[in-house]
Amino acid sequence: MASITKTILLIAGQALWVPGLFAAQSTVQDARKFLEDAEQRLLVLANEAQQASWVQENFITSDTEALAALANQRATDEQVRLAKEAKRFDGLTLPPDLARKMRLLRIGFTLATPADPKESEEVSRLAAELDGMYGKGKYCPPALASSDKKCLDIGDITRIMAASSNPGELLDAWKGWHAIAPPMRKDFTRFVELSNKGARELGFRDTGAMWRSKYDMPPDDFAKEVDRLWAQVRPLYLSLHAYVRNRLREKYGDAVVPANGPIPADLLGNIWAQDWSNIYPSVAPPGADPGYDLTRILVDRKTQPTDMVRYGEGFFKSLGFAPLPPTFWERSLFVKPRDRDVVCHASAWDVDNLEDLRIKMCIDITAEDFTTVHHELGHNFYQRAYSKQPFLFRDSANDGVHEAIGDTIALSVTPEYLVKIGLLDRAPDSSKDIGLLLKRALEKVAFLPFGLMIDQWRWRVFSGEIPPDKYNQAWWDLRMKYQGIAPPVERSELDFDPGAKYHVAANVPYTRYFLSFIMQFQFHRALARAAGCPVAGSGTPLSRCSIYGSKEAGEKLNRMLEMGLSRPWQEALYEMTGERDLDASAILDYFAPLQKWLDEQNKGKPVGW
Ligand code: X8Z
Ligand code: ZN
Repeated sequence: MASITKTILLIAGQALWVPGLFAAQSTVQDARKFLEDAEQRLLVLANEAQQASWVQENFITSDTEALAALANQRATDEQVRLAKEAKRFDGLTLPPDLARKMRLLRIGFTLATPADPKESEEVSRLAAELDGMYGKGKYCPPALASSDKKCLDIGDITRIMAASSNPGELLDAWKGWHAIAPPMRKDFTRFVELSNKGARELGFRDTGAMWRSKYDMPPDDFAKEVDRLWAQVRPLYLSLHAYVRNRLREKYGDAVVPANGPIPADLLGNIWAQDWSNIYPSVAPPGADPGYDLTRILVDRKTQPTDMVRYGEGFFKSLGFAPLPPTFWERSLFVKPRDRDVVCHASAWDVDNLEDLRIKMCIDITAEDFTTVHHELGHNFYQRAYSKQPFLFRDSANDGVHEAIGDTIALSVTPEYLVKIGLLDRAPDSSKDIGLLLKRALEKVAFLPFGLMIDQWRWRVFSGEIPPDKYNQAWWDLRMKYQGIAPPVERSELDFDPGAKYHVAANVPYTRYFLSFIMQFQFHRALARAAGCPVAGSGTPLSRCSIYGSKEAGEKLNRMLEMGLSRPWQEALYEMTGERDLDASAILDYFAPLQKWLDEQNKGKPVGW
């Protein structure tokens, strides 16, 4: 503890506390001790909260919700207290690592609990309840009322959206899933109020401003940076959108898909229209289709969920990473349990902030989940790599980097890689590159405006620019503006469509994924270079490069992972890529041949909406 924590001045008989006036009396040694102490306490509380949340999301009941809410409240209350106490070191010149920790302690919140114990309890409870409501979400169609299986969960809905071409069936599933959300609206509205209150008590304008403060640059600059990146990739998205709209118009007719308007949100193969790769067969380029379907291959080989995870682990091992610990295999959840509600949305955990790595995922045997397994393991390998850092640095360089690691690896799941691991007999020749690229673009390029719009909505919700009575309208305005998609059926403020997306219900910031989808191509480009893949201009596109088996790429990657959050993210990026800025040129270069092809297909047809 510091020797003098506050200074009382007596002026005209009034007691005034002047913070920081004699801050020099708190020494660097005091600050170091304060941080050591803080890290110790926060580690214990974080682990308790993780254990409680793990149990809650694996066994959703009112009791586990209450226990998780309590454990999370304790951890957050303590961090809020420490963040406020840290102010007493303002004005003290600290060595860089201590100064960084002090800053991280003050900004490291997704949810800041208000000081009032009742309000803190309430907001923590609401957070756990909203998460549970999403996890329990089901659609029980009247048509199934008399059958054994009466209700559809998110897995069933996902499969219908992916496989069906029947507009009636798609619309029904879409409406059914979105009906889980209106009951969340009231809780969400109150959650926004209380969460803002906590953020303001810490000196932030609102929760959105608090989220934007974590990027080693002024929060307003970060918002501009995001706009800049979107402007860079928007033309590519427009080309893809126009091509897909036209093919869907051929398939479903003018009355369903207008020639120059938005695409109905239920026709894109995914309940949120965020990943369009499932409609690849409907839009495949005649003559350039690669002729294999990874989902088919995995199903035909009777691949089991554990095998899917083993493939993912195998990739990381090939780069030189140590195998996952035995506890990973004992404690993870790979299969949706039949007898209870769980949060199926895939996630990766490091329960003791050291080596207790796990994933929780209801794995389907599909190409999409093959990618998601790599995504989740990326989190786990990152967590293990930075576990040697002090507690406050045990996180990714920024949240987008955490999301980008596994996806970077999955970009190396090329036909040549599938041949190497024995899943495919022969890789298609280069005449099929357009088909392969189109499939990737449906996953990666289609996602970009979705990755952006969620927090454009939430930032405005937190700032009050979008009031509760405009929640749904504003949501669809942004869906229209960024994605060029429209609701397949009329919506109103009786709906609460944002709540049908996990990250809104569970209060997970989303701009991280937009950043990730830009950065993973920068990472892939850099690691491909390290792995000795043919360089730009060689005629072999980056989309055919797999870093599988490259120890050089693995070492480069690991150097960044081990840094954790100890340095500004720009330096971590530099460590691996030699670049200091977020740069969309990597994703644009990757898809350049496809964009050329799309623009040829779109000639004479409307682009935009
Ligand atoms: O939520 C995820 C991961 C867990 S961090 C499965 N993703 C986003 C989503 O599903 O909405 C990965 C891509 C985007
Ligand atoms: Zn993730």
